[in-house]
Amino acid sequence: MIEFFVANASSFAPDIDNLFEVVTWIIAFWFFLVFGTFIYLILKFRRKKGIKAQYIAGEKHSETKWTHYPHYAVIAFDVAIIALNIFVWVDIKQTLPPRDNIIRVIGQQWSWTFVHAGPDGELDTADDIATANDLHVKVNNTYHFELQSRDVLHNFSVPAFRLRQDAVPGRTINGWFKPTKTGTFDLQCAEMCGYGHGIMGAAVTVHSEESYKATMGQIENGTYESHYQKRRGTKTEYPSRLTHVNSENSFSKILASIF
Ligand SMILES: [Cu+2]
Repeated sequence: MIEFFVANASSFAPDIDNLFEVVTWIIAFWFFLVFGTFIYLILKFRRKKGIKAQYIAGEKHSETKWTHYPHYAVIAFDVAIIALNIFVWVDIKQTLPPRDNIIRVIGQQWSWTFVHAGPDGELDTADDIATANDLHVKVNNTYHFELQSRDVLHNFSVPAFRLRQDAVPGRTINGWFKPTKTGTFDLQCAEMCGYGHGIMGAAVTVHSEESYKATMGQIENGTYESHYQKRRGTKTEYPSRLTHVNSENSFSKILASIF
């Protein structure tokens, strides 16, 4: 149901969607039951000639049970939802499956830096490749990410992966995801981080092995045309190896020119 609106492109996306659907159906059940009963009672006990309205204090057990029993049912459903949530939470947030690859994600007002590990699969080595606002990953690889912030709270949010994690200045937060579908997906900062927050987006491209190699080659030799920039209709000058966000491309520069 949800993939009709947003692609589900990670290994845990279906689990998150199931939770949404379970909650939606439970709410739908109660919504129709409560409003159905409400409308039925309004019609059944509407004003009629010769019948006086009764005054009900709602203190007798025979009266209070109509609020107490539904409360118990709601609590039972709550417990069921929390139990289901715990399983998914433990899978996604509490466990770190073995990695095939690793990236570093750095948020700052108002752009994203991505450090790709390069062929050796390790960060902080000479073959690292950094980009601004363009993340490249390989399909069916389990990625670990190291999430950092240079200034304020940001949030690394990729709706297609059903992934969302706050970035906290001074901390490195580790997490994982495994893309399962190729394509280019949106990434959006999801934590209010200043006046450029709304346009602090990026593109995540999930590649096949060959396409990943080709793209990384293009980035290194400076011929890569960024998915992110393409979307905005501007051509990028991509330096081959960035260690920090290119100030020419950064949002702070763009914003400074606007305001
Ligand atoms: Cu933000």
